[in-house]
Amino acid sequence: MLDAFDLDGDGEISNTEAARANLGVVDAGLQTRAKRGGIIGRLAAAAHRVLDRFDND
Ligand SMILES: [Ca+2]
Repeated sequence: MLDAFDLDGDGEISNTEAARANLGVVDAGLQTRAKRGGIIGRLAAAAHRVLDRFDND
């Protein structure tokens, strides 16, 4: 778990890495919801596209 969040491999989770990890967790949840379809799925898919704009590197 720690390795997955330590994006630059320095052995510590920086604030930026923690924030990106949290975004990733949220993003994964949104993708799961988007696959279920319906109105909730459409909202989740739209939210996912917004997140992708911020997480573009
Ligand atoms: Ca790090």
